[in-house]
Amino acid sequence: MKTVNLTINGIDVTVPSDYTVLLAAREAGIDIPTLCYLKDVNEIAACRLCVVEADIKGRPLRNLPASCVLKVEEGMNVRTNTPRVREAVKTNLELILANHNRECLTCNRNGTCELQKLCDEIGVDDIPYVGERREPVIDKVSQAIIRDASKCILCGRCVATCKQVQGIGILDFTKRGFETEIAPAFDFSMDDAPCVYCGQCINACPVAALRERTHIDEVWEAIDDPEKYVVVQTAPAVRASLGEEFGLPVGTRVTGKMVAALRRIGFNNVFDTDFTADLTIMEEGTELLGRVKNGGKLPMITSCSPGWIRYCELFYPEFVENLSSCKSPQQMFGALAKSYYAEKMGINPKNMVVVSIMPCISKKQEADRPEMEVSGIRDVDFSLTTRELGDMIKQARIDFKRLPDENFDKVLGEYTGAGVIFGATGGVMEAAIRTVADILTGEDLEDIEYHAVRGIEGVKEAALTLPIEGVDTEIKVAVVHGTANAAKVLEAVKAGEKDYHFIEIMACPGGCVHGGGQSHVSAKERIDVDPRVNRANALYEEDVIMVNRKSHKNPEVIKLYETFLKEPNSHLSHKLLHTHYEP
Ligand code: HC0
Ligand code: SF4
Repeated sequence: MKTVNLTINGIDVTVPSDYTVLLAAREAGIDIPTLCYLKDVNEIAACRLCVVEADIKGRPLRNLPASCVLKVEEGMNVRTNTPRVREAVKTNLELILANHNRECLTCNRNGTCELQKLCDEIGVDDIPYVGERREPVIDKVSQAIIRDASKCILCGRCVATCKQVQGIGILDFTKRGFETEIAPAFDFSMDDAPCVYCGQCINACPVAALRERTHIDEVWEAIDDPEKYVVVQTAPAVRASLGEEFGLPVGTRVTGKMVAALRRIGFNNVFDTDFTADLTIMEEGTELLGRVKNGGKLPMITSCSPGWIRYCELFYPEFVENLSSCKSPQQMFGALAKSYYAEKMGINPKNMVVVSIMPCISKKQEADRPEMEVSGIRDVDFSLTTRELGDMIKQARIDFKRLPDENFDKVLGEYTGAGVIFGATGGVMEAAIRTVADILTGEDLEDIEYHAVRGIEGVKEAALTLPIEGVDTEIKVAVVHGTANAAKVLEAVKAGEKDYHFIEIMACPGGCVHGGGQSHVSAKERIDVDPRVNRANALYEEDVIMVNRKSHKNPEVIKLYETFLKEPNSHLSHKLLHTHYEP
């Protein structure tokens, strides 16, 4: 690769010729402040905090160029720490603050706000500009997402994320001048926009202009109510991010400490969504084989990511019939806890409260869908994000890092490695193949890692030859993450260019590990660290150490079928664990 040589603050640097000065400085260990910059997503020089002084072979560049869009050149000499640069950065920050709703002490992002951190680092100790300030304009129609324009700094990170990464484009700059706002068009609420609640814009937001609707108070109330039996389930991906709430590196696996914390918070049982992830494989795998054998609708598409379900319903209703009829593991868990487990324990399901901890904000809306209940009893009562669990642990004054590792409770806390990897893109597919391949070959296959479906490539494909009713049949699968990639694959299927049997689609880039409810990772940290990779690695590490790594080997799932459901896709399974979506 072609490289160029330049100096930054007197340090000689050699970097690839397509680098920006911002990235080159980073390689030289020099931190340039940014707010609107989000690597590979938003590089628009809007906030003007990354300005530098520069000359090329003695010829000065005019004004103060923004380093996030300034390409490196041979012989360039850059200075990031001059009086002129420091003055400009401070003034630009003060101007942003002048129009910002500065309720830091009570703000949801207090402590993780990138604006607050920069003000501290740059030494902003006064706001000399007084003028009109935007009043709180809060859109809280949605059960999942809240937008507060008075906190918005117009950096455009959410706009670029929704449009380019997700290919949706709900958010954009509206109105003009002082009135400029980032919002859905026509003053629509997020619900009417129509947003799919992937929450990727929340992860992109440096401040608290976008955040999840919180349900923490309702959960405390249930825990404190002696009449209620409150059980909690944790999604696979939460264990790979929760530690970040307590300063641990991105992707530190904290399964045992998470369980210990939930027990100390006061949940009656600490269970794992991985149990019903395993169960999903049994139900969905059986459904797939049925469709292949009986000429059912193909490709079958996974139905566990509610952001994807909403995207499908809104933008590709012609594929609704392709969705697996399985409820997501979150919902299956609720339905089973309030039937199978409640019956086992002699608990009145009406007194049971099911709380989920999810890496997702769309799960809030999924739990709220009218059809997600059995005989008038809601499957899941409250769905919290990883961040909300972090807040609850702090509120309970639990010293997370010093907790011992504890195990999930028996029965609904039993899981396999296949259940764990659900949280990474490709995980549902790999788990399904592990089970379907064993069932069709009648063997206990040893080679169970399917690397073709792992990793962060947007669309992954694989083909396997398996015996179906005695005939070797090629099964073609695809794994897709991020709704922009989903659109590409669905268009190819519609055009007849692709003929898959089974597709895994997750709304979030990277799958649940990078869900909209995971711990915030700042834009600065994202230059060096890809949370999708680190957190997925944490899940694959857990898979490897599990005694059972195939869903059909989960002893409690086996027992559940023997004593309760009878067999996959049975009448009772359909009543509790399946649903249907209307095009
Ligand atoms: Fe996921 Fe799930 S794997 S959607 O990505 O299938 O949110 O982690 O909990 O339900 O299990 C999210 C993660 C889940 C569900 C599971 C699936
Ligand atoms: Fe766009 Fe997703 Fe944010 Fe909705 S939640 S505005 S779809 S990025």
